[in-house]
Amino acid sequence: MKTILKKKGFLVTLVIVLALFCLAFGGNGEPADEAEEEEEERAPFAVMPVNPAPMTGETISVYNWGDYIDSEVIDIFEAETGIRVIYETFETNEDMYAKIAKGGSSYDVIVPSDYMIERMIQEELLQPVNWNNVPNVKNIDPRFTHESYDPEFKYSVPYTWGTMGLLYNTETVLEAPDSWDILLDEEYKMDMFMLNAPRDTTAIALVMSGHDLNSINHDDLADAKNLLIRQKPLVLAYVVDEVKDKMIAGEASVALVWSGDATFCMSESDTLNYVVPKEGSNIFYDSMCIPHNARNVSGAEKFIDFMCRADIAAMNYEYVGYAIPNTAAIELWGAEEYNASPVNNPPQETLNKCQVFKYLGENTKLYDTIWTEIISEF
Ligand code: N2P
Repeated sequence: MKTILKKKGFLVTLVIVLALFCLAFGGNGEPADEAEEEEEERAPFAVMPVNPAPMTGETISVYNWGDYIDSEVIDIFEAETGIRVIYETFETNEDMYAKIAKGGSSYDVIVPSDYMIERMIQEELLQPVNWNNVPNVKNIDPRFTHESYDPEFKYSVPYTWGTMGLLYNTETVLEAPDSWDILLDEEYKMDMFMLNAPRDTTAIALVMSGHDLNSINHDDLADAKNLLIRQKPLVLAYVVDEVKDKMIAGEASVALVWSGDATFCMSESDTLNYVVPKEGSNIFYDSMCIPHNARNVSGAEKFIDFMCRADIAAMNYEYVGYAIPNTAAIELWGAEEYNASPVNNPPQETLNKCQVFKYLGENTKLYDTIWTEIISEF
């Protein structure tokens, strides 16, 4: 009996010692902190040249979405080419379009989404890309070329892509949502963020009302508008890039977001998750384009080619978090890990329920009017 007790005591001590050892060394013989640090560290995909090129006086001006490039990538471009990048950002396709269409400002590279590319091609606001000067286009997965908005693959160089969906906090949304309906749930009053983007948010309201997300039917749009008005008291704020910091800080339980922002938030917080609701959603493609009035076309082509380079696109992906159409960069970054993400590499079943926005011609105004009413009613 005594011996048994002794044995038991020894076993208990052994278990405790082992447990403490695992806690301290993360189970793999390394102190847990170091193991975590190691996990975060990635070898740099591209580095600054040892002897930077002297500045040539040449400049290019790039107009891109907020939080949509690793600034070190720009530094490397400048150091490699001696071309200075003047960099400006926008928050929505509509803001970018208004600036370009108005004239007066000239950019060499812009990054519109699908439906806006379609519009800008029709309005002759873009110029064809000379592929001879963009050899790294070979890295782009052909699945992302010749899309409906640029069927001859003449004007747009794929940069990123993604879906719209719900980012939610698993600590406060206890049952994983699978429907957009959560955006009308009183339980989350003043506990949700919506995108301050006219086309995107109106489209989700259309889907929530049971309509096509490209609808131009006036009754459908009236339904969408009424839904957004009804939802308004539940919305803490309509935001774009700020949604990331706010969701990471736990300021709300749920947010309508673009998938790349979800990827970023989920890499910063273990309590956030992303879902593309069962009713369907939008899939978007953002591409680099050269506006009709670009001043430095050859500089623009150099920049676009540089961004398609595998090491640069991989480095940029590590920072930006949006899915990339660059096969060589995915290989370099780590295809296995990349493909394992259901957010950036959604299953076919999810893709099947997503639609691209089409350019709606004159009817675009219907969306803009709805949005102005929703936003200005505050
Ligand atoms: C990045 C915005 C992503 C654009 N901040 C979605 N089309």
